[in-house]
Amino acid sequence: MTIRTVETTPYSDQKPGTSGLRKSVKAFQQPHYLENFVQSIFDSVGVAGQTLVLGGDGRYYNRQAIQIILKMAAANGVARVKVGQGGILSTPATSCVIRKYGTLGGIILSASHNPGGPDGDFGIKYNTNNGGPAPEKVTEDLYARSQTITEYKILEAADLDLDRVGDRTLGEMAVEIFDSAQDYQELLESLFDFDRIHQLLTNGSFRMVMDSMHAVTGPYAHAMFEGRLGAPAGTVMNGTPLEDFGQGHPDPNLVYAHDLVDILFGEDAPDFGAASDGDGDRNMILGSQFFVTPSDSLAVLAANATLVPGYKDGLAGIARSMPTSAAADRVAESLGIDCYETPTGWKFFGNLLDAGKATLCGEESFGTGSNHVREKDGLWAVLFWLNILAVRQQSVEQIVQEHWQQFGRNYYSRHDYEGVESDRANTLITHLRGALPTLKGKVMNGYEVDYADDFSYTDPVDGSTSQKQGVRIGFTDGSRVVFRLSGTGTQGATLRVYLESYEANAAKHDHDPQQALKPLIDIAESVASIRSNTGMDQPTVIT
Ligand code: VG1
Ligand code: CO
Repeated sequence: MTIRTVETTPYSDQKPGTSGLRKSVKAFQQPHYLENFVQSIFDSVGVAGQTLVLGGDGRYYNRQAIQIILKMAAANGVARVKVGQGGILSTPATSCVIRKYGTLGGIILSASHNPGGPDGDFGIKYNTNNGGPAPEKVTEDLYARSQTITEYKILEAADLDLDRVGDRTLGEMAVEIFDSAQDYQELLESLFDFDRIHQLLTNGSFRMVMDSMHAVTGPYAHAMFEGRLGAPAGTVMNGTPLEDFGQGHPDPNLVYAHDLVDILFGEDAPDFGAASDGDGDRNMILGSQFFVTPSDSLAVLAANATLVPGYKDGLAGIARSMPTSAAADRVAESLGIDCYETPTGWKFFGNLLDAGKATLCGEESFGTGSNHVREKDGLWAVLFWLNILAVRQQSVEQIVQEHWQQFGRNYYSRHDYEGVESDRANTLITHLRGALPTLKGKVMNGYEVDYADDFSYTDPVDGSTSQKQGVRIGFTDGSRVVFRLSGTGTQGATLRVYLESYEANAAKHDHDPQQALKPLIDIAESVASIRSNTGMDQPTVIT
């Protein structure tokens, strides 16, 4: 087998976003596009003699990309690559395997919740040896490398069989095809009371539905819920991963997980419903006729953590992304532990978790996780909820209502404007930034502006800083409006408007969030002129 050195020229658009490099499949299929990025990873992190983990969410182009990456790894002197069977590995399972075997890092092929298929999206992300997404200094290095690249190396060899578990070689390199679920399931079993959850799921009255949205968690969920935990066959819906996710949008929210929402809000609804996304790191939690916002979910998990074996000794701290509601902060305060506020994206939790400052982390975008891995973890969140339900023997709604009574309620919603022309979205943010100094002290709709700024973050562990992480307008009663542009979209720009208000009085908690947030929705429009700037009358997605 010979190693071929291929001449190439840089692509200017290979800057990783919130979660790796995410582009259309068509972009990735351009000559040398994937190869340039992979060689840039190899060059900037130094992979000779090392072990890497490799897998993806199974979307269209996953298999082809894995074959290319394996041949490039062999040509670049990598000693061993551990590949999930069939090229499939959920994002949290990849993190688990990197940590368990102490590998240099791993490559995750996923565009997460973005649609798949030949006309959909693809993505690639590098995770470091703590199992987490590469921090900004690493992604900046690899982007810089991608901008000066002149050649890449690839082994001329036949494709490898990815479907049979076992050891192979590719040139000098060892390739280990392993069972994608085993290590991950063992880790989850070490954290949760599986016997108690088994009892709950087989007690003859409790019913749950898990919607894997035709994405990566299907096989894991079948094995776990219907196999190990005894739930009846059919508990997992849409459990066969498809390259195009059945033409769906594998994003677990009230809009895209409508199959599940219809069941949980229908007649004779089950007690518990959950969904996860394309790569298995997100989760949505539903009770019978009841939706748990991700921000509330984080707060409830934190408040009940000691009921779960893996967290019985309590939490070191909680971390949440800036736009996530402050519900978790109230729990942290009552527990007497720290609550950290980070920029959007899981990579910002890595140092806090590594340093033992935070145990639970969460984002408003349906992401929850803990120090067991360095990614958010959809099935982990589902098991955490089931463990709490099994111990408390109450409904999801009762648990959340009691939580609101104790801590007050943070009304929360995110309004997304997708597919906005990039220039128009940038103009909106630039104008907003310009207006920030004039806002302080201003009273709008009865709300007085307490602060107005562009969020910047200093990492409490390594002191690194990240600027311009979202324009936020905070009011004196704790309400907030936050504006950000998405870093994961692939068509035009997506404007995200995050809205939050706080209500201490439990008697008022039957409000519809959109109604409770109406004054803030109006303020957002008046400060940002969203309609005229985007040319859109209303958000495309409300969560
Ligand atoms: C979105 C979410 C963010 C999340 C990121 C990756 O980013 O808002 O909270 O960490 O997706 O999630 P953005 O930049 O589009 O707002 V996933 O499930 O792609 O790993
Ligand atoms: Co995801």
